[in-house]
Formats: sequence, C-alpha cells, structure tokens
Amino acid sequence: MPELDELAGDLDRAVSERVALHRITARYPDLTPDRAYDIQWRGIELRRDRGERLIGAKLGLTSEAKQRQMKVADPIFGRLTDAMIEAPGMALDLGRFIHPRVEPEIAFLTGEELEAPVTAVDVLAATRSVFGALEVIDSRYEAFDFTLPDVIADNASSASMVIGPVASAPAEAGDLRLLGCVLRRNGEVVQTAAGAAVMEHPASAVAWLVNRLGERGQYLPAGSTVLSGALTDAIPIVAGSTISAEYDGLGTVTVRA
Ligand code: OOG
Ligand code: MG
Repeated sequence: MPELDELAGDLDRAVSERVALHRITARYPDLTPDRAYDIQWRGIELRRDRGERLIGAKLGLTSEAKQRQMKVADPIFGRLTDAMIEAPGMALDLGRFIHPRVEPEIAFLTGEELEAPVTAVDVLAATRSVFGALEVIDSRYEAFDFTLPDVIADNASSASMVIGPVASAPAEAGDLRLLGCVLRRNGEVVQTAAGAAVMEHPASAVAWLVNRLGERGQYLPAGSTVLSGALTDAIPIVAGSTISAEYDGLGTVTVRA
C-alpha cells in the first residue's frame, strides 16, 4: 500500500480537478477505517496548508435512509473548513463539483469544549444553538461507489453547506427528535423526516462523534459547527433546480443551481 500521503494527495487533486477516482479499496482491500481516518486527516492538513481553517465536523450515515441509500451500515465523521460554507442566497456553482447531491441536516454550534467521554445530554448542555442546514456532498469516487474506508478517507464526501436562517438555543428548539423537516425539489415535496431519523436524537450523533474523536486523541473545540447527518436520502442537484428544506421552528434553507 502506498504512503497514506499519496492517497490523500490523489483525493485532494480529485476535488480540485473534479475528476472522480476508482475507489481505493479496489486496489487496497486491506485499508482499515483507522488508516482511512489518517488519510482524511492528511487531506485536512493539505487544506490547512492552503490557508483553510478547521471550523468543525460532520457526521455521515447516521440515518437508516442514508445507510440504505449508500449501502454502508456504519456512521462516519468528516471535517468541515471555512471554505465549505456557502453564502446564503447565492446560486451553487456546479462547475466546482463532480456530481453534487444535497441533503437536509440539523446543525449544532457548540459553546463549550466537548471531550470524550460524553453523552447526548452533555452535548445539549454544551450547545449554543441549533440550525437547519443543507449539506452539499460530492463523492470523489465514480458513481458514489464506495465502502466504509473509502468514504472515510474522502472526508465523508464533504463539499459544502448552507446554514439556515434561525439560530435557536436547544431549550427553545424543543425536542429535537420531533423536529420535522420537509424537503422539496422545485417546490414539490420529495422527502419528509424528523430529527429522530438520526441515531434516535441528533445530539446522540454529536456525542458519537466526540467519543470517536477521543479515540484519536482529539476533542471538539468550543465554537465548532457540526452537521449531525442527513435526515433523508440525498438528492442530486442539477442546473436549473432548487432544493429547499423547511424545518419546524428553524426556517427554510434553499440551494439553487
Ligand atoms: C457519504 C456522506 C454521508 C450524511 O449526512 O449521511 C453524509 C455519502 O453519502 O456520500 O454526509
Ligand atoms: Mg451529510
């Protein structure tokens, strides 16, 4: 198996050149999730070398809908940088992506440091606000065809995200398990879900993330943005289409291309 750096470099170039790769595990079937997280971290270091700032993390494959869609049954995490935040209201520049898909998520902004071991209750206590969001994912693998270690190495398909208009303190947002979401494409309802779709409670997903970071000797700093994982399947976004997610109490987030 080549140096992890080389694989991180291949994935990084796939982002900038917008050319999808064949999944790594086809060549290296022994790649473990642990080593894949090493590749992911090296990819983040490449971004930091270019001046990007780490702003938080994202969960992936935390809902049954996503696990079924992607045929991977384990949750994963990736990292978010400031370059991944879209300006609200701007049309998405599809030329920056390979085959983008959009998915609705409940996002957290933490107010205090979170270090393993933590529970969902600790996460809620440390959360400054929750938002609705739309994540844009873009696998660097052909046809989104990957196994668990592949998608981990590819920073959990992270590409960009749009944050919704309402920041609500957790106590005001109500029971996040029951927070409803209506996903529309060109005005028509395509999916509906509630917060419990994500590991029974979106804060449980964030706790899972912090506990996995702990295994790697890392923690979640105060002021981190965390996407808790898609509530529904992801839907492709193509030129001329508009996708919106309307959240109970958290307003509507829209992405158009
Ligand atoms: C992996 C990323 C999954 C989520 O919210 O479940 C993810 C993928 O589907 O390509 O971001
Ligand atoms: Mg996602």
